[in-house]
Parts: sequence; structure tokens; C-alpha cells
Amino acid sequence: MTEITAPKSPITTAEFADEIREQLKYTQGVTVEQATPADVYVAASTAVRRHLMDSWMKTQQDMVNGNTKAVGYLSAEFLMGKQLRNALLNAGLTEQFDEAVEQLGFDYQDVVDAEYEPALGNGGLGRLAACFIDSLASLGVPAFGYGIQYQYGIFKQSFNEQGQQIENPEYWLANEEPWGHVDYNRSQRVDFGGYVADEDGKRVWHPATCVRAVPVDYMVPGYASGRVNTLRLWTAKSYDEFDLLTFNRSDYLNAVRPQVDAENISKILYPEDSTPQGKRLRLQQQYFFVSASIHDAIRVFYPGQDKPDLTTFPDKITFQLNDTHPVIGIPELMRVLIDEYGYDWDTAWDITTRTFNYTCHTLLPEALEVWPANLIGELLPRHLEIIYQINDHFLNEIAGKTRDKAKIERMRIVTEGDDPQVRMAYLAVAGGSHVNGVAELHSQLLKDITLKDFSDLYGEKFTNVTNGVTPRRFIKLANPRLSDLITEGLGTDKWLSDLELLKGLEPLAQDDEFVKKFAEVKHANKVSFANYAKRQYGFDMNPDTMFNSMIKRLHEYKRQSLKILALIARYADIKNGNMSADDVMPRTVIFGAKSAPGYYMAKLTIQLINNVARVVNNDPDVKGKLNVFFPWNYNVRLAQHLIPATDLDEQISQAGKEASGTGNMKFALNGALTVGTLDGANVEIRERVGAENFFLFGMTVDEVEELYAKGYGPAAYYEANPRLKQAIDMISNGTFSNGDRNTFAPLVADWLTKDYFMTLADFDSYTAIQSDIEALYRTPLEWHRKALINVANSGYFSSDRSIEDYLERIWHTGPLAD
Ligand code: GPV
Repeated sequence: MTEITAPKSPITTAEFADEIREQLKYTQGVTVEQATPADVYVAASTAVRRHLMDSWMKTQQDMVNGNTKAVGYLSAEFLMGKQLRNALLNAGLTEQFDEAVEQLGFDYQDVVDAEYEPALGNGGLGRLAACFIDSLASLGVPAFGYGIQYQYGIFKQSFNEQGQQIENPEYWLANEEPWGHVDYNRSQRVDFGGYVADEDGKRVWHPATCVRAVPVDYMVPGYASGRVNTLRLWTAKSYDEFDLLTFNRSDYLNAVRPQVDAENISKILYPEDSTPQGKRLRLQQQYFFVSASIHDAIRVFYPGQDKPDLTTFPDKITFQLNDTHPVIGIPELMRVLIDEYGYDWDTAWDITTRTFNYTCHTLLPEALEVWPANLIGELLPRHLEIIYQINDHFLNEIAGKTRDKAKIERMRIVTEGDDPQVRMAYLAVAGGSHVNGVAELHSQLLKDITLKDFSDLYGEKFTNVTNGVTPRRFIKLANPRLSDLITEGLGTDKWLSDLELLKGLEPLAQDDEFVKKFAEVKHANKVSFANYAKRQYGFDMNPDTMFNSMIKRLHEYKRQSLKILALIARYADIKNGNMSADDVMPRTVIFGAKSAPGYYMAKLTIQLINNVARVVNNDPDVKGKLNVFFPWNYNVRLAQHLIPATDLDEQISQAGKEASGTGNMKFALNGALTVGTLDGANVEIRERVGAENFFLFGMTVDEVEELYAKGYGPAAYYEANPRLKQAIDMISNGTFSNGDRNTFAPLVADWLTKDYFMTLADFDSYTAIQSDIEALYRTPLEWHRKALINVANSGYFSSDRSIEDYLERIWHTGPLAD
């Protein structure tokens, strides 16, 4: 007997169909006959939202009235993915929806497809924020996600004839958007610019301009918790619609200028990932959402109070800083406490440092945000004063802890010199209670290298919380076949809220019949993906080949180039007849990646992958043996389709560079085997699933360091390995550029002279492991057994577990009482 605990609404299909009809009629004003799938999508979404309303309101009331500290997750990115299916799941309305929509004469897939994906994030960091707010709600912890409702999310990617990336604006709000509720009555004023003056012994900020931050609220329904939290995304509006006087003089553009300037603040997401952009508008964005959120939290937790006792603020809410983007919140809270509420410095500092905590998501020192003090002074003059004061206090404090002058100098929050810079990561460590990295190895390296001086003096602040992913979206919604099989195997569906229960599948890995069922699920998922890829992209994929995926942002440190070089080497082997047809294990290699628009090397790598795909896929000599596909515009939706269909997953960054990775977790949970380096969370995945169930290759962090120290010369590797040499030569001689030798010359030159991430040095061990991979794949039962063992041992990588770690180690709060 299988135990089913998933939420199920008592509403019948007929009743839900009536609710959809009613929405169509009274909200949208169309009949069922006139309605398009997009209309039905809006109507059904509105209906689901109504079902969640009571829980949402109750959660908010309990949060304000109760005494459980809330979590405010401050993040410039929330990469939510589509909402409808997730809301249906948590409202217990999935079946009713599927049937009701069919009864109304629509295909439910068409209805679900009508939803635009809100792509308000770049990659892992933004998706992590979305997983975290899902888990917070599912655990019943009162929480706000605070961010920006960008009008344009991450760009829509396409490829031109030459295989180059083209960025197109993604106006996701072009159609009716039923999830966000624009709450004009809860808006906040955010000031900018101007000057600070001494008045009655106080510093008073006289801003030059202000914008209106209007909250757009999204429900964040928990799974089986009865709780619905809020994602509050701010949108920028002008206070003055336009200047009538100017308009009457027919100077239209100048008349609407204030409006344009204000609304520009939430216009567009910066498409940079792990590389900070020192842009004025970006700093405005950061301050805009953080200032609005802090004031919002005071409004929520001290309703109607003119003189609230803000010494209790850290007991009401704890703010998690998702990387350095919201760190301007530290001087902002200081300013609010001192200037707006009259607290003295020490009290304000005590409140502030108890309120904030900081998560760092990188190891690349160049990726830590730094702002010119001049720019901060121009936009936020009072904050700059406060930052300097924090810096002074901080330097005094550490002078009491160490006599090492050089160390003290290195730890300045604001650098000295003509063009002083504010180091936001340092400000975050000084101004908060805890600092965490996002995987064991990452947190260790933060302490040992990136933030060593700080961990020497403030060791107690440093901790680790390994990332996780939500099993609701990334197993249940993405992989219904596997979900059913897991439930069958465990005899319960409780694993969806307690993912460690997957461990119960381990004995079944010794049951050949169960392993065969597991293999059938994978195959069916591959067939589905092949159909999807045909429909969406026109690709012809053979589900009887190994599906080998590499999906992530295009970054040199992630080493897509290692994959492409190995692939070219394989192509050459087949073409040269170095491998007999029988030796070749047929593979379908699938890439998904966006590059930052200004990242030249990354864009050239995209172009190379596309052209390798073109040549390989059109070469009759390798037909049936090797195919390469690069579906454009990789996003959450594509991830949900591709991950369940993947046999082999690539996590091949240079050791010591990937903070954690979260794709690696999604793949392991969906029964893919990983080929990877000892980097980020790969280390912990391998520990849990077992070394024999993970394809490890490449240098370790220590070996990388040694090789840098010794002096790394990539050309020697090129000369020493004929397969590597041939692969690079093929790129140079124009094999993938219609004979043109210049197209990819910058890539080749970089590999041969710099190769900062040591792609060439790891080529040998990467290609060597391929024979292990292929040998195993030839015995499907053994392959799938190992894949199942991966699933069984990956329960730790639920974001529910990450949140529990945050609760225990950092936030010191928990679920609301019932
Ligand atoms: I810094 N990450 C990201 O997506 N964008 C950024 O700007 C920065 C980090 C990523 C890391 O690269 C991943 O290793 C990590 O898994 C992810 O953040 C979530 O922690």
C-alpha cells in the first residue's frame, strides 16, 4: 500500500472548471468559446491564487502577531521559473486542473505553455534564491524574498548564421501576468543624490531626487505546510508623471524625462554573472530595493508606530545578504536608525550587526564587488559618510586584535589613495554576524584564502551552508516518471518533504527488476526530450545514444572549452579511423549556456561550439556516433526538460573555482552520473554517492596551486599530446570556420599562451576517464544501478536541508507555530 501525503484540495474537477469559467467571464470578459490557451492560463492562475489566499493572509498575520523571527532574503535575483504548475502542486489542484482544462476543450500543455518564464536572474545565484524561498515556505518559516521586478529579465538568446550569440530583449511582462499583485498602497520613497549638511549638531541628508518603490507581491506557497510566504519585488515609478509645463512647450522627451529616469531603475537585469559591473545604474538598483525593503520591514513589524523600539528589530527579522549586491543595506540601516529614528552610533551598530548575515558565492577575487567611493558619494552622500565611519571604527577594533600593521591595511573597507574604493564583501563581514560559503570546500577556501585576514580575527563569524535544490520543482514537476517510481519504491511520497528518505532506495539498487524500471524511466524521459527538442528547436536526437549534457553559464573557469576540445578529439578519432565503429559509444552532447554580452572569450566559445555542432552533425563519417546540439536560450524550463533526460552530466570546472554548483545536485537527484573535478559541491556529492559511482578526474586545488607556483606553460601540453594537438590544430586550420583561420585564433592563442584555468593540463585525465564512462555505459544494468545509487544518496542536497542549516547556524529561528 502506498502512502500518499501530497496536498489535495477538496475541490472537484467540475468546481474548478466553474472557477475557471467565472474568471474568464468576470475578470477577463471572454467566453470559453472565445478564450485562447493564454486566457485559460490567466484564468486558471487567478483561480489557484484565490485558493492560496487564506493561507497567505494567515501566514502574514501569524508572522506579525507571533514571536517567531522572520527571514528577509535580500537578493538582486530570483530566477523563479514558471509558476502555474508549482502553485497547482502546492494547492493540491494538479489533477483538477488537468481534467478541468480538458473538459473546457483545451490541451493542458498548451495552457501551461502560455506562461512566460520570469527570468529575473542570471544563473545559479538567482535560482538558489528561488529554491530557498520555496523551502522556507515548505518548512513553515515566516519569510520575505525581497528583490526587484525587472521589466526585462535576462536576455533572450538566439544564434545567427555564424553561430554567434545574439541578445534579444525579454519583455516578459508583454502579456497579462496573473501572479504579481501591484500594491500601490504599500509603496516606499527612495532618495538619491544631493548633499549632507550640519544642522543642530546633526548630519542631515538633502536628497536631490527620489523615486517611488512600488511592491509587486508574489505568493510563495509551501509544499504541505499550509503556509504561503511573500516574494516582494519592487518596481520603480516616478512621483511626477510628467512635467506639464515642459510638455505644453511641446518638448515631449524632456517632459517625460523624470519618469523615464525613475523607471529605468527597475528596467533591466544586468546580465553579468560572477563578474561585477561597476555601473551607476546598478548601484541605484541595489540601493533602491534594499532601502525599500528595510523600510517595508519596519512598516510590517511595527504597524502604525511612530516611535517603534527598533532595538527589537533583530528579533523580528534577520536579513540574509545574497552575495554583495544588497550590502549597501548595512549603511542604510545605520542611516535609518541614526537619522530617522535618533539612535546613537553604538546602539545602531549593535542592531545592524545583529540583523545582517552575508553569503559569499564566489572564489574569484576579481568577482568581489568594489564601488568607487566617489560614485557612492554622488548617489548616496550620507551613506558614504557612514561607510567611512564604519571603516574607522572597524580599523580601531582590529587594531585591538592584532599588531600586524600590514594585515590592518589589507582589511580596510575603504581603500586609500586618489580614487578610494569601497569593498562590499569586507563591509558585509564587518557589518554582519555570520559569513558563509556555499559548499564545504568553498567555505574552507574563503577562510584560507579569499577572506583569510577576516577569518583570522573573526573566526567565529565564519560558517558553511552547502547549497541545495528544491525537490518539488526539480524532481516532482520536472520528472514525474521518476517521482512515481520513487514513491512506488519507498511506499510513500513523504520524500518530497524529507528528501533523506531517498536513502530507502539504496537496497533497491540490488534489485535488478527495480533497476530496469529505473532505466525505463530514463529512456522514456529521453524520448520525451527528443520530442521536445524536435518541436522547439527542430533537432533530431536519437534517444538510444548516451545523452551527455553541460548546462551552465558560459565562463572560462567552468571550462566548456575542455569539453569541446575533447569532443573534437573524439570526432577526429572516428574520422581518422583510429577507432573502429564498434569502439565508438554513440553520444549526443548537449550544451546550454548564455554568455555575458560583453565577455569576448565566452562569446567566441559559444560560436565555436555551434560550428563544431554544424560540422559534426553534417559529417556522414560520424553519423550515428556523435551528435552535438546547442539549444539556444537555456533557461529554467529547458533545465526541467533536459536534466531528467541526461545520462552523463559535466561538472568540469578548474578545482578551486566553482563555489558550489547546483546543477550538479539536480542531475544526481535525477539519476545522471557525473564526470567532474574535486570542486565545489562535487566533493560532497562524491562523498555521499561513493567514489565508485562518480567519474572523478583532474587536478586538485593543491595541484593547481603547485602548478601555478611552478609556472604553468600550456604549450608543453599541446606538444606532448597528439590528440590535443590535433584538436587545436583543427580549430586553427579552419575546420570549423569554413577554412577561415582567423575566426577562432584568439581562443587558440589564449590556450597556447595563457590558459589561465589549465584546460590543457587537465585534458589528459579528462579524456582518459572517458573509457571508464563508456565501458560502464555498455553494461546498462550496471550504469543504471550506479545512477540509482546516486539518487538514493543525494537527499542531502535538498534546499530544505540547506534552510535547516541556515536556521540552526545563522538565523536562529524556525517555523511558525500553528
Ligand atoms: I558571485 N554564482 C552566480 O550564479 N552568480 C554570481 O554572480 C556569483 C556566483 C553562483 C556560483 O558560481 C555557483 O558556484 C553557486 O552554486 C551559485 O552561485 C549559488 O551559490
